[in-house]
Amino acid sequence: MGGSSSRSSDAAHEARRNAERAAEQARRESERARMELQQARRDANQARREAQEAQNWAQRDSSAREQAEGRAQEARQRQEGAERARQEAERAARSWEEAAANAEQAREAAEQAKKAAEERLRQGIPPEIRPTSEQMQQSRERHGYGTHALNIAVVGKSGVGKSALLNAVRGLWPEDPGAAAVGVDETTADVQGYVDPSHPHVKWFDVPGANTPNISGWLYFMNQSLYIFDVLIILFSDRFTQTVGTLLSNAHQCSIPTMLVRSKADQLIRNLKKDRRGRLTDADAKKIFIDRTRDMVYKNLSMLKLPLQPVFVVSEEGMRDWVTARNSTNVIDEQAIYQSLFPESTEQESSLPSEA
Ligand SMILES: Nc1nc2c(ncn2[C@@H]2O[C@H](COP(=O)(O)OP(=O)(O)OP(=O)(O)O)[C@@H](O)[C@H]2O)c(=O)[nH]1
Ligand SMILES: [Mg+2]
Repeated sequence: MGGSSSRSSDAAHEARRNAERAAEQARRESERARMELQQARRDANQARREAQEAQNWAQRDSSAREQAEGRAQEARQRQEGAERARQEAERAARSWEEAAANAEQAREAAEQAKKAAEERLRQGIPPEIRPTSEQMQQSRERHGYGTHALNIAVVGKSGVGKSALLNAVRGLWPEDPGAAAVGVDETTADVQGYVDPSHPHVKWFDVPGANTPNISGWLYFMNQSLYIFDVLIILFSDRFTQTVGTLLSNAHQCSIPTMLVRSKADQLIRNLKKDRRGRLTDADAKKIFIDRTRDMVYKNLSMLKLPLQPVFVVSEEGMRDWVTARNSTNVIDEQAIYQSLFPESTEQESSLPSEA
């Protein structure tokens, strides 16, 4: 009995140990399963995160690609625009080059013609002035040439006092109505005719000055159509320039009578006195100036082989004083000019009974 009880107790003991091992085993298995579950959850989370990340990247990639494509498109358009601009710039450069080459050719031709004309003038051969009758007619119409009038033009370098003298000879001050614009920066732009108020058969013409950037001296006669006028008053002031010689020579060739006039006498005489530190009397300065002017004109006309002719020394003030009041205080040759142009007025005046 005792033996069987101890066997059964062993068996129970064994069974319990087995049960405990099995429980332990089950517990470990369950623990492992739990850990595996956790791991699986972590893996799933990780996979989800990675998938999300991958999706984000995919989105970022596609918008980056779109942006890159947009930029590439813009870059292509800019490149095309730049190419078009380059082609246009090249075309413009080619046409500029052609224009510059043409201008250069024209300038060289003009320069050669000028040199030839200057050489002819130096040798005493006047340049060719041959306006056609059609040119003559057109220029007369353009400038308002008076068919039944004596048409007198005042010509010369810019600033010598043409407009001022033309006002004075009509008895006008520059600011009077109908006066020509006068001043250091009041260059006459177009030929302008004025009927003389005291001599309606006389028409004065104010002409733009020569030797400006627009009007070269040697082309002046043709460009300003000076061949249409009946008389040319050729004005110079400080110097007897080549323009004066060319004008005389051209007028001579076209058989147009000329009067050679030195303007601004008042200013030039004042300058002469200043140059001599005021040691000259007014009368001496005036005499020296007149003598020098005549001498200078004589030498230049002789050198250019032009016919000798007198020179009239005037100032605008002297001319206006004489015309408006027969006041001869400032007069040098103003009266002489006036008398040679209007002999009839002087005859009338001298035939009036004297006031005495
Ligand atoms: N002192 C003095 N100044 C003068 C005389 N004549 C003209 N001037 C001055 O010289 C400047 C030029 O005179 P303008 O009559 O305009 O000269 P212009 O020849 O007509 O000039 P352009 O129209 O450019 O050809 C003006 O400031 C005049 O006041 C003069 O006899 N004596
Ligand atoms: Mg003028």
